[in-house]
Amino acid sequence: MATAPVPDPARTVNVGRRVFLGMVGLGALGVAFGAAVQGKVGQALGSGVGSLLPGGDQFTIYSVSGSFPTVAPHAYRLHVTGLVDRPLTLTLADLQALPATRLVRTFQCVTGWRVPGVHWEGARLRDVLDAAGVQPAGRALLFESFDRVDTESLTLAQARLDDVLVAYRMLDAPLTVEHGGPVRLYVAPMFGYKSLKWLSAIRVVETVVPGYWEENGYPVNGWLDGSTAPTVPPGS
Ligand SMILES: Nc1nc2c(c(=O)[nH]1)N[C@H]1C(S)=C(S)[C@@H](COP(=O)(O)O)O[C@H]1N2
Ligand SMILES: [Mo]
Repeated sequence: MATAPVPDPARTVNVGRRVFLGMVGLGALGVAFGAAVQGKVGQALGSGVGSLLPGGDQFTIYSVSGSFPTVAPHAYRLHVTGLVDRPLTLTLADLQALPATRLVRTFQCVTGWRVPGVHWEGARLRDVLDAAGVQPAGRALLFESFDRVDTESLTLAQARLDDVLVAYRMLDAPLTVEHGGPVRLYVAPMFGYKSLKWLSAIRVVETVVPGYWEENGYPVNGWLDGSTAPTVPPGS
């Protein structure tokens, strides 16, 4: 299957003044991932459409649902449920009241495009989990999006890493709708698909439930270094 030329996996769709990419040809993306983990990032499929966005940032905008859910910051609620002692419904202000972590990292999509020096800010996912109190049976997390299509997963150990954020700022500004605002997940040590946009719910569950992209061929453990063997980095 890897012998066929890799077709452009994305098509651009105009929505008023906005531009987004609806994802098609996920099988082709699987091929692209194989190339990416072999370090052939020169085969980047990034289209440069990101430069058409307001603000002119270098990201390619994805939405597997083909739409951008709009949630006003004051109306935003994050539900933390499942195997927890205290189910939570958090506002944006609640998240901002937790200790803030600021990171500057290179953002990398498995299809090859990358954006260096991206500023992120948010609460540590670990602090959100501790506020809810994860029960002993809870070993993994399931993340849901307001788009009602994309989902993601992490093991509890991955979720507790220092650089896994419930992010409310990106590119040194409040998260825009295109980038998943008001709140998205930012899993800094993994490829971009793990950073679920328009985060609506975190469910603590017993075992990992592969998310949307994983069901379509991406590794559940999307470490940026391409390692697939460890499910948790040493020391965590
Ligand atoms: N809800 C949602 N989150 C998502 C996606 C998506 O399509 N829907 N795409 C993922 C992928 S593959 C990447 S590379 C990043 C891209 O982030 P951006 O759209 O802010 O550029 O978002 C990730 N999170
Ligand atoms: Mo991606």
